[in-house]
Amino acid sequence: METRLDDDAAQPAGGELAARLGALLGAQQVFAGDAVPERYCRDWSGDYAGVPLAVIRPANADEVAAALRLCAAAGVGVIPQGGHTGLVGGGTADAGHRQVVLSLERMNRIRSVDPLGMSMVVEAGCVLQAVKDAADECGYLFPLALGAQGSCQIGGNLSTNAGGVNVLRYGMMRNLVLGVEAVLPDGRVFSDLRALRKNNTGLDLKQLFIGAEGTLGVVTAATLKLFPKPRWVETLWLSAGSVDAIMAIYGRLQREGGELLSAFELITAPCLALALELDPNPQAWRALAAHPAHALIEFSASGGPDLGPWVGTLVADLLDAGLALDGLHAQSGAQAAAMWRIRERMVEAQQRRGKHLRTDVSVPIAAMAELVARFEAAAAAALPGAQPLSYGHVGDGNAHLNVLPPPGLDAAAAADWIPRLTGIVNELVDDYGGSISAEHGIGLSKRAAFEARVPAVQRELMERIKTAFDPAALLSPERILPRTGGQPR
Ligand code: LAC
Ligand code: ZN
Repeated sequence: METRLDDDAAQPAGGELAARLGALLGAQQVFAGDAVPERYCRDWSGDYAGVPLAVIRPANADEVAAALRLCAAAGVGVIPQGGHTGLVGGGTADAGHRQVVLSLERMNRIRSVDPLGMSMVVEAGCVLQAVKDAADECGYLFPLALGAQGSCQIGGNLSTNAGGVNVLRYGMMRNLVLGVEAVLPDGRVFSDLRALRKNNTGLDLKQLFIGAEGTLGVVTAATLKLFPKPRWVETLWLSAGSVDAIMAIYGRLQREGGELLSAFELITAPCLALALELDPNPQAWRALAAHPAHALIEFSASGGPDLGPWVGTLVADLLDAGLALDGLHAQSGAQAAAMWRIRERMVEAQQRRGKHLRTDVSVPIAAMAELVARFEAAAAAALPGAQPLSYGHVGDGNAHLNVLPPPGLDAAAAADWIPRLTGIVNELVDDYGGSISAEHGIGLSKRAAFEARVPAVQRELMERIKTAFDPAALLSPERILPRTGGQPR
């Protein structure tokens, strides 16, 4: 199942615009009509599919600028597209041949690395893993880490202010960016790629592009912060009797070594069971899988003494105190990788189950356990037989409260259960003053929930900023705020 949007008639001027874009960029870099490959039309989840007027693949910021000018002259909206894993419909065209998809994939050069300044300049189409590898080869760490890192692109990471599994230590993408180059919808280039750690000269405009979901400009390059590469990495899997106990473990580890904690992921029992469907040796996990809640934990340090013995003592204390009921302390990189594979398989296995509820909410950390408990009770009551899947990034107060539907739903129930349960989750989140989108953005899928909650002052300022950057509402039309900045497309 997929969401097709606004299936209007094709724009009559579409063929002409595609021809002009072909003349500008080279015919091989423009796909139009039936020639558009499927991969530009669909996101990773399969929930969003569109039919763009054309797909263009410019090679540099100048080509992006010239292409945007042509699109602006034709009055055609443009959707900047990265790696298709934002999961909120931000990077997929609508279904009416109305928008040009601008893929940044050819802009994938690492422009430079500055070891002493601990920064690197990369183009927007660089795959996150390639950026991490390039940093690693120079002896540094680029710390953004998420399941899609083998395919997602830096421009998308920046435009969605991506989070992931190491945020509690290194912050979200916004904290990892020193400079931005972006092309404005009228073709002017905003360029501030200076690797300055301090710069208080007026408003910090580059921040506006981070998390703007492509609505203000097309990000073409970024200067990223690098960090010391960890020398010691200790990875743990701890199993406990409840999410409450996992939170107590988190509190204790924060107090006793929080500055060394680089990941703390909550994985509830149904999530582990789902991941084990894809594991080649699920029996190895049988004892741990009997427990209701788990944490995948990482400590790391770039220097100082070996963390292993200290972490071993922490684990023994947690077991003695009865907070952890069982656990594994990885004794090799391979064992640590096997734990992280469980985390990835859990997401992969959900995707294989097809259409399901996927949420991305945040609350104060102290409310996490109660939120999970209330969510699971509410989901069971609202849709008997459904499988709640609660997991998340504990150190960020970020929960993914997902649900697999029961088998054999009739058509009416199948059509309305996702919006119904989304509403229930969002209302729970409201009780804690939380956020309905913690790390994936608004895109198309969360517009209504966002609209219902954004305070009037903030909304007005956002509209005025959108209008200042994109008065014709050309870029990522309808994303975040519909009907903003002139006529919607
Ligand atoms: C995760 C993504 C879906 O945490 O945000 O797995
Ligand atoms: Zn997440």
